[in-house]
Amino acid sequence: MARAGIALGSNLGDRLAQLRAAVTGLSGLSTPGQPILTAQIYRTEPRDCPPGSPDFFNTVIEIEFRGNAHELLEKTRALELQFGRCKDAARHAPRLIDIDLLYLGNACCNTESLILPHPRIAERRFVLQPLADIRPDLILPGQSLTVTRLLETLHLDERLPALVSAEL
Ligand code: PH2
Ligand code: MG
Ligand code: MG
Repeated sequence: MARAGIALGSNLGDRLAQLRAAVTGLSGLSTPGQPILTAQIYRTEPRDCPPGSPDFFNTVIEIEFRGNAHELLEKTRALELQFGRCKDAARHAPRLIDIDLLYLGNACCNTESLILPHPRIAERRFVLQPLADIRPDLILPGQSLTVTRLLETLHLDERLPALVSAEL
């Protein structure tokens, strides 16, 4: 068993409803009786997306997962498809739901389908901000700084994430 950090994003359709549905689906993957941590929801500026892309709603959750990283990947991919994710859309095109594995305990993995920890966590405010809500003191494998410190070291070259006043 290990704690799995998972990032969620939506910038198409009813963003809040899709995040909620995805969180419910992911909660079903968590070991019964173990805590599920959910960050706040943030409205964030699209990064490296096609011009004119809508703002995202982003959040992060942490569950307890009994299984290996590829099993978790398979299950999160299935949830993406269940919630209407289009498989063959262009890279970073607006999407109903994106579910990205951030970490699974101390696992390090580098295969064609999965890299853990996620290689771009440290540069993504839309991930670090919600992750800092639930795991401010976490030091990810391969990092020397906590999530809070990583967030502080980011250059401010974007709009700050805005809290969405809604519960998951
Ligand atoms: N996801 C991306 C690329 N850019 N920007 C924001 N604000 N939020 C995201 O979730 C996001 C992004 C690739 O998946
Ligand atoms: Mg993504
Ligand atoms: Mg993804």
